[in-house]
Amino acid sequence: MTVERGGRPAVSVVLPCFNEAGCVADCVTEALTAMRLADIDGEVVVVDNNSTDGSADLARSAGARVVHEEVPGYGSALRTGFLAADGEIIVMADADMTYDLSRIAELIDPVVRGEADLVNGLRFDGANRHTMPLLHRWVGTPVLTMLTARASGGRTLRDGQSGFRAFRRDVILGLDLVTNGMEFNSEMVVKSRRAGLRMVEIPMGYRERVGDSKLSTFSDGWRHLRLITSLAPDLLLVWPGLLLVALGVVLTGATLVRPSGFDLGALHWQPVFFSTICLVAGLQAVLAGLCLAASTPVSPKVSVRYGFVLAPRFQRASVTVGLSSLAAGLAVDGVLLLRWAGDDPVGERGPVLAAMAQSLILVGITFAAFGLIARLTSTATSRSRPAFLADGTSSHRSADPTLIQSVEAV
Ligand SMILES: Nc1nc2c(ncn2[C@@H]2O[C@H](COP(=O)(O)OP(=O)(O)OP(=O)(O)O)[C@@H](O)[C@H]2O)c(=O)[nH]1
Ligand SMILES: [Mg+2]
Repeated sequence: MTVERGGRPAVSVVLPCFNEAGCVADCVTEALTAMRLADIDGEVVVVDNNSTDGSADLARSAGARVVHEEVPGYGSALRTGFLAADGEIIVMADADMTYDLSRIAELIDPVVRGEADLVNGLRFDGANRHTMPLLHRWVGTPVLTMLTARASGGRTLRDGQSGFRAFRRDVILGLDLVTNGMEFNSEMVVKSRRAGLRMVEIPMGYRERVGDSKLSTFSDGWRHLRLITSLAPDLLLVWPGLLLVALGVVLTGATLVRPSGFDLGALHWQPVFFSTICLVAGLQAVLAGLCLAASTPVSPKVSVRYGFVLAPRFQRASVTVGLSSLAAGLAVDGVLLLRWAGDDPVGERGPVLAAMAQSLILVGITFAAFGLIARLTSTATSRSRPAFLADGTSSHRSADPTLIQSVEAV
């Protein structure tokens, strides 16, 4: 295959690199050799983040163009590499020998033919306990892949965490990618799907890494979850919260039907206490998710769907419902107190009713506080953001990268 573009390289292989002295030169050589053999007019761009082990010099000596990036992180390095790349087609990979760069021609083929906008190198045929920890293979990757698929509104890729991809430079720059860490891969998948890009996957294997991994299972996993929450707050907060509320209602009903509780083997369970936890925690998750969904910086569709949360009418209703629930809880408590004080036994339903009164009080406080705070903050925000309509029926509010960066700073 000949891929040429008058004077400038047609393909740029972008390799983020942080302290990969053990193999960065081999990766550069492998990529350059593969492109030479396939008659591809290509370059290798290594993006270095102040490596202290001489990686930059080694990459340069092997024939790469080295670009320095000040902001640490896999995502910021790749973004800088995409901007610096001269090629019309970009291949992204790691500088750690895990991806088989001798297969670059195969990876870019669907893009060259115009059959796909993004080609993802599937790693599973090469995944074993030497190349990929079991936790990443069977938990991290499938869960994150499933969440990114749901966050982007449909099926996306089987391996959403692969770092071996090919695409057209202008298409990917148009996605307005903003994250700095390893969650960059998820952001790329979600935004590609939402932009309607045609994505295909090709099995590309996965080799054992040379040198130390820069991936931290839990902190990077948490960054992915934070990103997905901000991209699709309804997915991780609103729906799970509603499920918890529903469970709380069912358990409250069960308690009323059977105030003496339930025997589970040797255990005696009184569900009323857990029902309060479910109701309050679920409600808080729903309300937090609604707020985030209404103002999510990266999903205009979601923010329009949940824009009603920002309407003064909804906020006033929330305060009214909250105060009513609080009053009802206090009334039940008052009646119980009078009956107990008047030596008028309330039977075994007494503690159950007291616990329900407590639920009503807590739910009431939560609703009222939410309505009040939402009212105060939206008044403040509407003064500083003219695009925000006072009735909450937001017009299109474009993505604000600074907001996502502030999410990252948490
Ligand atoms: N420039 C730059 N590169 C980074 C940074 N963090 C990671 N990288 C590079 O990004 C690539 C991916 O990092 P890896 O440590 O391989 O992470 P991973 O591929 O998810 O994990 P492994 O399967 O263990 O390889 C490697 O080439 C790293 O050198 C960074 O802060 N700056
Ligand atoms: Mg790697």
